[in-house]
Amino acid sequence: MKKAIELAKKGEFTTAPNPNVGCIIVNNNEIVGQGWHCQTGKEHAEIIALNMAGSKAIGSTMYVTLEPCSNFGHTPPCFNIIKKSGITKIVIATQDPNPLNSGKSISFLANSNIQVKINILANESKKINKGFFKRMETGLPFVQLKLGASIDGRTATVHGHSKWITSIQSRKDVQYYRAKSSAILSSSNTILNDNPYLTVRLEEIDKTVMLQKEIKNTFKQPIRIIIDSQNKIKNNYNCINQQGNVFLIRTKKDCHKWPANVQQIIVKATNKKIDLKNLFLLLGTYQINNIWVEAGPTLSGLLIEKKIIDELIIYISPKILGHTSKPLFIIEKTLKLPPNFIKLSFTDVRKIGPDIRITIKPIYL
Ligand code: AOF
Ligand code: ZN
Repeated sequence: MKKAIELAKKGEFTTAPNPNVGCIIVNNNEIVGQGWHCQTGKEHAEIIALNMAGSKAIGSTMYVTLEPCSNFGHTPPCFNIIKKSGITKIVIATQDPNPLNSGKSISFLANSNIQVKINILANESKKINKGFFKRMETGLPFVQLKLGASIDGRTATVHGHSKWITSIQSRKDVQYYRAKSSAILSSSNTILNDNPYLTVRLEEIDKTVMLQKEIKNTFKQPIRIIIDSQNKIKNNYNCINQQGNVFLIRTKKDCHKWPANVQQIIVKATNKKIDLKNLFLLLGTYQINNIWVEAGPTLSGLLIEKKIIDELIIYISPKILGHTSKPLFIIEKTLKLPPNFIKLSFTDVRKIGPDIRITIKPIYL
């Protein structure tokens, strides 16, 4: 199963909105078939592995990181093909959270005289599919907030200059997270201040880890989502004129002639403020599993206050910017007493070049 999980990870940049799935077929202690899911619409992991195994599938054991599908989606259901293949045992890491499939194959295969074992490395399988699981279970995407700061928790100078606070190594590290996300979200203020591209430079990633040709050919730029409630974004910004789709989140459309990759998405607002929880539910309906947020202190503060962030990734640079510089979060409520503090838990700390990367999970009460 460990090997199957490693195989599944190969799809980390390309499978969304589908999950990462890996499969290994073993006959007489020998791997006779293996496969991983690469892209929505392409063959599922089990089918690739069964095709490789051919007649050696008869009497074998299949190890698969997610319960096989039982519905007609982009591809026909895997459970029928598995039943016909002649395998006698199937080991499944975890049940599929997709309500169209959940639990159905497990009982179907068990009723077809195939020995079924489940919950083997279930957490590992869930870990590589955090976004898929969260969206299937709640309708909401898994949201990560990226921040870069000095050791005194400052993100930009008093004049708003934020470039080059963190190191080149940290900025490269960010490229991995961006590549694994279905969307990158920011605010119009950040676009107006920094004019970022918000794209993945796949060639940068390729320099460090050799990417398979299949990945390079199927990779799509994450959707760039800009919260732009006052229609400030015009089509001359860097994030507009790149490959990949752009969603402008607005309360009313403008009549600009936007390029074909730009979509204005209209949401409701109260007192000119967009309801963020509803916005993220709406983004879930676009089959967005993971959202990577890169924004300034106002949006970052709001998202954490509204309990929308699932994970914070903070790059701390060994610099002091002083108290007149911009903070990490602007929190609307005054948090005077310890019971009001927003509580967090550190889940990982790592040195990235001269910086430190801290991964944090909020503890929402
Ligand atoms: C598997 N193996 O490799 C994957 C599975 O539209 P489709 O046909 O690609 O089906 C997508 C659904 O199938 C997806 O939501 C999830 O429930 C399951 N994904 N299942 O057994 C795979 N990718
Ligand atoms: Zn399938």
